[in-house]
Amino acid sequence: MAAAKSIKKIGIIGRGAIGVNIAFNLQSTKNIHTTLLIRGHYDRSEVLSLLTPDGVTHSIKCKQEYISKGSLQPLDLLVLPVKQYQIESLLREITEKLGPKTTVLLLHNGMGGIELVQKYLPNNPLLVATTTDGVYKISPICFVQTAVGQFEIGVINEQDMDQEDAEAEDITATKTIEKQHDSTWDYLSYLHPKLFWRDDIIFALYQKIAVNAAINPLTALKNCKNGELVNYLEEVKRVKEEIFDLYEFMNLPLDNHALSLHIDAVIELTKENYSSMHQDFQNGRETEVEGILGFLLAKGQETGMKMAYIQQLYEQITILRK
Ligand code: KPL
Repeated sequence: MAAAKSIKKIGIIGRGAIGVNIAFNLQSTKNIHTTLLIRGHYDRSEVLSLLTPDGVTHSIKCKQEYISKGSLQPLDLLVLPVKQYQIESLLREITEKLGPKTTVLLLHNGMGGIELVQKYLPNNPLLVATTTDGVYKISPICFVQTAVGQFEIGVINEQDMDQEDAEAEDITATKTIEKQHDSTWDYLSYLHPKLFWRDDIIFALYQKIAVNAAINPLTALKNCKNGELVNYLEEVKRVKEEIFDLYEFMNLPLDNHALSLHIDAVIELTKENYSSMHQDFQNGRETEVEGILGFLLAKGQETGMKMAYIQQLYEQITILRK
């Protein structure tokens, strides 16, 4: 059993698939106490289970507590694996309850969350992460892991928000940053078996938003698994091309060819998975389209870039949901 140097308390908001998967990753680590922080309408005595790709069903043995000052104050780290459109109301709920020393880890598809955390929790250290894990919820207490992806994490400082204007430098290949982060955060390596520190996390987010824009809306509209996008290659190509044009225009130091291969690799890696937007859209729930396509379209507007196909997908997702 792996052990963190000193006892650390990690809280994870909600009982969503990504958060429960992190709780599973942490459960064999000595000295890390994990709590799932849930809302009142859940029954916290319920035992959660996770089916891994080797066919084994694991029970998640961690504490579940309701969100309160008492459950939030002692935390060293609070993970927010919530949907982009849920972040603001959650922050309003926790802002008075969380101490200023707790590190906040934001983990969501799309963009827009960083500014909100900086607004509501200006004194808390902020990390942001992105993952390509394939994991989904089949009932409020049963979860299925279809693929173990990567987990990229980085520290957000004020100046990171201006990084888009940084000098072009080819950063497409994922760098494993040895010591870019404070050693007090060493215990975070237990969050995921394939965790990489990135000093350019903002660009990793742009990379991830491209992945989500190419996969999620099309799988939702075509009602298919990620892997079935091989039947819609022309559509995927159109989304990619519009994103690449935008990123070039924005001067983002991302290599189009490498990004295109990365998107294809994620489709293959998560081929058995229904994307998160597919699940939300097909179940009539609110989707993350605003934080993904809406964000790209807004960037397009700022730069005068027309993205006709992305606009069309955005409208289909928003209109068909109503
Ligand atoms: O992030 C995802 C999502 O579904 O939101 C991918 C990587 C596309 C996996 O399905």
